[in-house]
Amino acid sequence: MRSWPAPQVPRIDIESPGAPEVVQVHDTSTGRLEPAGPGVAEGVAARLYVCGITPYDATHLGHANTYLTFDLLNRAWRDLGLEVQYTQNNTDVDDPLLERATRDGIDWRDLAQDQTDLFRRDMEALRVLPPQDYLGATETIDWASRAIEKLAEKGAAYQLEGDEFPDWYFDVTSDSDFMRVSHLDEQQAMAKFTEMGGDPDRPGKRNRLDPLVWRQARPGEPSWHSSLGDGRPGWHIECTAIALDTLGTDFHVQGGGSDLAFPHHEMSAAHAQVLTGERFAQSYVHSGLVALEGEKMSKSRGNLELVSRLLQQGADPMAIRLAMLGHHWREDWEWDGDQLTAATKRLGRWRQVTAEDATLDVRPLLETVRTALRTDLDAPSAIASIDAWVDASLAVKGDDTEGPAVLGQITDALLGVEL
Ligand code: 5CA
Ligand code: ZN
Repeated sequence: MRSWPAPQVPRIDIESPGAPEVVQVHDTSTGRLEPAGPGVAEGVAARLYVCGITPYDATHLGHANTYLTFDLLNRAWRDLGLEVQYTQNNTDVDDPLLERATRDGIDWRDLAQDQTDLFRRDMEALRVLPPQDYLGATETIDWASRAIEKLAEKGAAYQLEGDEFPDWYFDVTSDSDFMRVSHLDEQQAMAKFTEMGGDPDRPGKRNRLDPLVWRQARPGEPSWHSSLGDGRPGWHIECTAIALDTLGTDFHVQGGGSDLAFPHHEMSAAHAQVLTGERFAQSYVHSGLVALEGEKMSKSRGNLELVSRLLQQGADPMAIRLAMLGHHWREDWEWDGDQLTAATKRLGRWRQVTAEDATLDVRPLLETVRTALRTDLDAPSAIASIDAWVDASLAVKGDDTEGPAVLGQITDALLGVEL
């Protein structure tokens, strides 16, 4: 599957000796700020997996916010001098996608293709750096089925008996460290599992929390041939297989919105641990959820603001990006149009400086911005320092003639905002 064109990212040739030499990010599994990614001296790439969209409706600002979060991480790593190996999946066959296609009387493949194209265009407009591997579930079915066969050999996956549709499930008790990501108690886990489409009461399951790994074909549903029976993979094993086959075990960061911590990332990590005997990811990073009209923006509820709609209405994509970056990535927040107005104004002021002959010394600003981003990707604090420096540079005649150009490099390379 194609990803989207990569924007040119400037390299900033100025050192900041006072900035941290590693990016630290809040990790859900430890509840603390932790170093994320390798040290530069290790000479290895930072490996990142981010859960991609289910392409059945247009990209809304909530999705965009999640990919912006991991774009900040990607950019902070690159600015440190690290290479980044980034994989994202695309859940291009799944129940909600099939239901929507049936409702609208269109082929599910066309729906997935159209919405994926729209997503790519939105990401390109927002200057989100693309993953090197962008893989659809339908392109990696055999990776998932092989993983399930291996789980079955280990006794960790089993097929329902005496059911009209003998689906395959993963036995959560096969993983001795289950709950390493979200640490939920049984009651919380059960509530979340059910809310997210799980089936605790299905007869024949060994444990109520066991997730589906292979769904046998129902009449009229797309299916693929495998030794497990004709069918298609469950959601969690899809991500496990794509991550392991492209990044290997013990990769640096597994990311997504906070709605994915349980069961999705918990189950993916459990599958991988049992499959390989090794750790799936080193850090689990979850961005906050964006709401509209008091509720989490979601395709199923329909309370959406779309990147593509804002662009059509003439919004500057860099202002959309800046408006979102005004919220710390871990925060849950609510979108309203005033944020776009404020960001457009801010962008105008920043751009004004790039036309000046000289500014105040830009080096302390660069160090402050790098420090903010390397310390839990703190974009709001980076933006506040840029604001203060921009205001001062417009008010006082400085003598840093590199300043106007370097400001553009800082906002572009680190925040993805092209001036
Ligand atoms: N295909 C799966 C992941 S494998 C999926 O969750 N798809 S999705 O289209 O529902 O969501 C795509 C990404 O956007 C996920 O990382 C999800 O956590 C995130 N996301 C969904 N809704 C919101 C929201 N309202 N605010 C922030 N992030 C969101
Ligand atoms: Zn996923």
